[in-house]
Amino acid sequence: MKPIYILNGPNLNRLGRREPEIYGHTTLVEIEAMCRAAAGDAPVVFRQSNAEAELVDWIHEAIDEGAAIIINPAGLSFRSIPILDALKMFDGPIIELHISNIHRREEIYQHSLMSRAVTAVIAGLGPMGYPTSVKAIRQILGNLGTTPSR
Ligand code: DHK
Repeated sequence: MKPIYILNGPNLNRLGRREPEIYGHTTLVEIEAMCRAAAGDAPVVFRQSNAEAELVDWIHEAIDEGAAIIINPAGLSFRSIPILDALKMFDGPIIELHISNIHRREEIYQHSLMSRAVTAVIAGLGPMGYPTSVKAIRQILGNLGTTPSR
């Protein structure tokens, strides 16, 4: 069973203490547990990095070994051509995820470069967006006939 890659960008390691009025009090460790619970028996690779190059390397790994990608590129959403170019190479479903509703925030957060390369975008559901994305990916993979056994 190929895993679902859940990749997180810069500063998300600080969730729970980072601007809780925007991102809430849930930590990334707690979010990972929510994702694994939602995935059931589907394997999950869950990682976070503050480094653009590392995220690109992980997308390359997903290209070779993954069934789907859920990515919160965080601040890199708005300027990272390397991440966009890597996502374009992935031939499975991709969900771009933002905890906050980036379209209701300051102008600098409103135009994600990634959206043109992904299957769907979820923004504004808070930490719940993560398990929601996992469940959606499982449904999409099921429809493609590639979901791990339920
Ligand atoms: C997370 C970040 O770190 C910000 O740079 C984005 C995104 C929003 C989120 O809502 O998860 O602008």
